[in-house]
Amino acid sequence: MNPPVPRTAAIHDLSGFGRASLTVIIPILSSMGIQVCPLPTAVLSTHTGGFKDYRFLDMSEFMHSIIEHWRELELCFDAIYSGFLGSPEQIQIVSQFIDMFKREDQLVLIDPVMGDDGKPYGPVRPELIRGMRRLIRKAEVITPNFTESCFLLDREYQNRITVGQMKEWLIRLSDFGPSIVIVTSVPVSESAKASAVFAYNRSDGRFWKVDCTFLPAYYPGTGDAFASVVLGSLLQGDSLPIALDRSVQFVTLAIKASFGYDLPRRQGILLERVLSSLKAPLSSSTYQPVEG
Ligand code: PXL
Repeated sequence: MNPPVPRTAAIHDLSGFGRASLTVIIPILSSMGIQVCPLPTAVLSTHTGGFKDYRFLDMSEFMHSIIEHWRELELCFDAIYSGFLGSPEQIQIVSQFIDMFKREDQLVLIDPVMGDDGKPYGPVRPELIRGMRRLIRKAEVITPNFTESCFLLDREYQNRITVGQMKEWLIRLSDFGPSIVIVTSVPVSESAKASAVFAYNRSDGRFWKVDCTFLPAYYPGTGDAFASVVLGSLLQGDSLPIALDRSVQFVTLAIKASFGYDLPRRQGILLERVLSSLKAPLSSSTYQPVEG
């Protein structure tokens, strides 16, 4: 018998404090009715965004052991979802994992977590960026932010981009392999600070855009929340633009829930306050097709 709920392998780090990676991904996907099986890439005391002296344990060796046990158990996954990797060597581990557990009708989503705001995250090195270019060949869906798109395409970070240029970037990213490319935090707006999410689906040649409300605050973990809602929505059968809408709305709500309090940004979004919204049907939609 098929399991009654979809199951995903989640290959990300476990950061104890600060609401990023698995501590965001598990509650979101569980709330959306998806079973999450974590394969931790690293264990950290906190995420790396705004904490000094964080403790970091690379889990590469133990990952092999977990994978071996999962093979013995003949586990099957409806999705494979990877994000922050603990070292460049893990590119190979994730790549082999995808080959080993590949199935028909499976969704492979790779969030190439490497940096934000034009800069790489603390432990991210050029070798990881080069490896990520190879790894994304194995994904159907990728969800880089604008900075990560620059890294993948080996282009200079820029503060503004036109819609026409962004479409070209999306096609170039899809040339790596993924049929769906979603880029967040795209600085496409006339206003210097507002951003948008752009997506391209190579199978039907359509482009989509969702404008994002601007708030003068950056919270770590929002990319993890975004990609998780995308995955949950697609596994529930939503179309790509509806999945984008749900993700943008959820992240906006979470940021607003946090922004209303004067809490340190490094503690992340107040996820616990807004999780229940994921159970409600979408009540409005703001996505736009990008024509021409
Ligand atoms: O949210 C992305 C992320 C994941 N994992 C770790 C991080 C970050 C961003 O700062 O530091 C460890």
